[in-house]
Amino acid sequence: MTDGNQTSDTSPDASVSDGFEGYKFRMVLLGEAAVGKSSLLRRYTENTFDEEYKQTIGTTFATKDVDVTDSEGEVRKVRLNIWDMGGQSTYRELRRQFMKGASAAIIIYDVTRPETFMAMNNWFESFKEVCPDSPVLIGANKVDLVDKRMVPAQPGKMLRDWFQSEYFETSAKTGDAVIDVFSRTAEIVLAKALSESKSPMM
Ligand SMILES: Nc1nc2c(ncn2[C@@H]2O[C@H](COP(=O)(O)OP(=O)(O)OP(=O)(O)O)[C@@H](O)[C@H]2O)c(=O)[nH]1
Ligand SMILES: [Mg+2]
Repeated sequence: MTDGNQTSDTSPDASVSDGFEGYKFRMVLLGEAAVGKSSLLRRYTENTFDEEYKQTIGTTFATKDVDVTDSEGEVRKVRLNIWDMGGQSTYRELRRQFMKGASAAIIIYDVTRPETFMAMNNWFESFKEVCPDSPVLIGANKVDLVDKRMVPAQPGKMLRDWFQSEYFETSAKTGDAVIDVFSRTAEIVLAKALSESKSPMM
């Protein structure tokens, strides 16, 4: 997973010129262990899925370039550096470092395990503490497991309103809404950057 389709050897946050002309954003995937963070990232960047659970130790990232149409209809090149952290990483300072400088977060829960939904607020609060101005999106993952589903859409939508966020029902397994949640994140961070008129090569 450390080498997604566009990964470079240097830190993706490095300001060295890598030939990419466009907007670069660092975003993070958050949520409890085994909710499907790495699977969603793998589905998005490699279009594959693995049933076997391989816990993420520490952090990994992958990069994806997307074309985003801005509010004026202009197509902009956006590079998403998507960071993924093992949900078992409980060390607070490590989490803070991981979140620092993120333009957005997708916070994910597993619709078959209510405890992962109950933990959403903690993830939200700790992200907002580090990145108060960065938007959050919600991923209700594993919606393919219809018979095992325990958390219906309604509480997810309540959370969306509470977080002033957007809500997506995803499946890393089938690919449902996976492109949608990442594309929407790219749209939101780009719109925010344009409205703050940041330089394209920040
Ligand atoms: N059926 C189904 N299984 C999924 C889905 N997403 C992930 N899984 C499975 O759930 C398990 C955990 O997925 P991971 O992507 O490793 O979860 P994670 O959030 O990265 O876990 P940590 O790295 O420990 O924090 C794996 O066995 C995946 O195959 C999904 O949408 N549907
Ligand atoms: Mg993982």
